[in-house]
Amino acid sequence: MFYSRALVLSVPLLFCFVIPTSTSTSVKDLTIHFGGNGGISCATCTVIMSLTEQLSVIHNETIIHSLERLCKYLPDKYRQQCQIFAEFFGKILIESFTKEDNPDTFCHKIHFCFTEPGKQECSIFPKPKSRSPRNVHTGILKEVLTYKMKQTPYKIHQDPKICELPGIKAICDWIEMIFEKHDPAIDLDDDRFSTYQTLRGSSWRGKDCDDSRKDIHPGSRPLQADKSRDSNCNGIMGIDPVSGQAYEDLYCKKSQARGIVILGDSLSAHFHVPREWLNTTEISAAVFEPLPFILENEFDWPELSSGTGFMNNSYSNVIHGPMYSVYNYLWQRNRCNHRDYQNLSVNGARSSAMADTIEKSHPDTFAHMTTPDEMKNNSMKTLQFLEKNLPRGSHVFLIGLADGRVLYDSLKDRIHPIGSLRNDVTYSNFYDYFNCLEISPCVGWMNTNETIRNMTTERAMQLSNVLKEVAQTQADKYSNFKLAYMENPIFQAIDALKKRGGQIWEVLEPVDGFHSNQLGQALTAQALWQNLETQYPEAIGPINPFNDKIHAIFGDQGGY
Ligand SMILES: *[C@@H]1O[C@H](CO)[C@@H](O)[C@H](O)[C@H]1NC(C)=O
Ligand SMILES: *[C@@H]1O[C@H](CO)[C@@H](O)[C@H](O)[C@H]1NC(C)=O
Ligand SMILES: *[C@@H]1O[C@H](CO)[C@@H](O)[C@H](O)[C@H]1NC(C)=O
Ligand SMILES: *[C@@H]1O[C@H](CO)[C@@H](O)[C@H](O)[C@H]1NC(C)=O
Ligand SMILES: *[C@@H]1O[C@H](CO)[C@@H](O)[C@H](O)[C@H]1NC(C)=O
Ligand SMILES: *[C@@H]1O[C@H](CO)[C@@H](O)[C@H](O)[C@H]1NC(C)=O
Ligand SMILES: *[C@@H]1O[C@H](CO)[C@@H](O)[C@H](O)[C@H]1NC(C)=O
Ligand SMILES: [Ca+2]
Ligand SMILES: [Ca+2]
Repeated sequence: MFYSRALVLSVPLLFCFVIPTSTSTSVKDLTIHFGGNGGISCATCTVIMSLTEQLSVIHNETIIHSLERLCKYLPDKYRQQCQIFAEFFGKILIESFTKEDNPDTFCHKIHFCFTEPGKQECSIFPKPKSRSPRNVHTGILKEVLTYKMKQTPYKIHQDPKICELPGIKAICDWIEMIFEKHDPAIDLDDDRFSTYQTLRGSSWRGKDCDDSRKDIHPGSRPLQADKSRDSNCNGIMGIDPVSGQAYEDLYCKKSQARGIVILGDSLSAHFHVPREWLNTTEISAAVFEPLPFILENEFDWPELSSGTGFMNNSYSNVIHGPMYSVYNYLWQRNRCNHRDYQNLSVNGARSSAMADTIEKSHPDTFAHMTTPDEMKNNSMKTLQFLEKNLPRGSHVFLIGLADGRVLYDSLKDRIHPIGSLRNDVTYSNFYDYFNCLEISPCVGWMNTNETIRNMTTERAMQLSNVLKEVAQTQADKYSNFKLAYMENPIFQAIDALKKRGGQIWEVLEPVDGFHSNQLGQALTAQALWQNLETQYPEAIGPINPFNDKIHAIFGDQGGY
């Protein structure tokens, strides 16, 4: 599976991640039945309504016009679907939205949000002063509720799913298609490397330089020293006319080239939803331009992430901050490493040997959080898997968990982008709302209850200790790699930020209030690299003295 020796960073923060409460089997179920009290459908309705309502205030126009305005912001491909939706939904708005409504009350009224027996009512915005009557069934409403099941009888009290509405359906189908597959969608020779960037292509694994041959891809062993063709896709090939030797032999053979492999979940995943999409004071057509690219990348940005980032940030209107990555440092150190990166992380994590841990997380009970035993078994499985698949001379680092209490401590009173017009939604409100809908990616820390946050940290520390212990006791057990434990670099990154006079919220994702953002990724990469350079220089290999020659002869080595 891995051909060149590898630097593996294993980032097992899985225990925080939540699997939906319902027993869903496919991604389709996941996107539709996710959560309680309306879950994702409720949240989606509320976001659409809040954007629409706020735009109508900003532009002094009717809510229908604002909905149309919102559609106009979208790129062609989506605009048409959005307009189909707007035409359908507009009728409902006219009939049901009153001055007394806010997005919460309206989405309850039309049943995208509801309150399950014994549960609390969920709302993100402050309650309006006078409340509009609930549960009005208008003619149009029936249309929403019955749209889905034309053939089968469909009870009026059954909750409608937003993905079943005209217009939205096409978009949901597309998202589902994208999220279903974690191998590249376009990979003709089936070597898991692709010539296409998104759809799990070269954003995740170095770009293939021959998509018709399985034995040719980044990180493979050069065939016949790449005299006549480039078989490891690092852009280096041919014969030096002076010495008559192959350039691969001359510049790379003894260079101890290595690739980087990231194992992890969405936490290591650089998940990012542009804040500009939710902040109605800065929303515009320009910020939706990269929408297709963003969707095809599953809202992840591996190409800019701390592990495998390889490109300059060219989307600076929707993602902010510099790019530094361990891959890029490795490449600067030795240009023979060009394109040799693989990121095997998955949103919600189902990556090979690490699979078992994830299924255990659950929103409301600690009984379902990953236990130290499970963590131990799981990391052992991962190591055995790596021993089978890594070539000799590799290095594996188990990275500990961070103390996620920084999230609440630094964000609780700050305003979430969804409340940007009236400053009426804080991250505390946002966390409570997500928990109420049971759609939080990390109930333990994204929580206004201090006891729960403390318990989560306690568990995280136990799990880190397990990893540390595994690294210590197993250090000599593997012949193909050296094993070590590393503290989570995020606090080192935060220290660096504070020294520059920055504040912690500056490295956190504004929309999800959870992941680290582009600046956080960059600072994390710097911290990681610093640790590698000072403590584990053998893991990163020597500086290649031929870098300048490689650059002079091969330029950008085929780029990315
Ligand atoms: C909003 O529009 C209405 C008529 O469409 C107009 O009477 C009113 O003055 C406008 N308000 C502002 C603040 O521009
Ligand atoms: C790994 O891949 C995910 C996509 O699943 C990406 O978002 C993330 O940034 C990558 N992580 C690292 C550390 O490179
Ligand atoms: C990023 O930009 C810098 C400066 O403009 C340039 O030297 C470098 O080659 C670029 N890197 C990539 C990967 O495009
Ligand atoms: C971990 O593995 C051991 C031995 O393989 C097994 O006895 C134990 O039940 C496992 N624990 C969990 C929580 O899976
Ligand atoms: C929304 O955008 C405006 C304009 O860029 C900015 O000043 C404000 O801080 C943003 N609000 C939030 C909550 O992100
Ligand atoms: C916080 O959570 C703990 C543990 O679940 C619970 O016992 C306690 O009542 C909660 N406190 C509040 C204020 O909700
Ligand atoms: C949570 O932990 C902090 C620091 O460890 C401690 O100061 C605080 O009292 C704890 N709070 C609760 C409710 O346990
Ligand atoms: Ca290939
Ligand atoms: Ca080559």
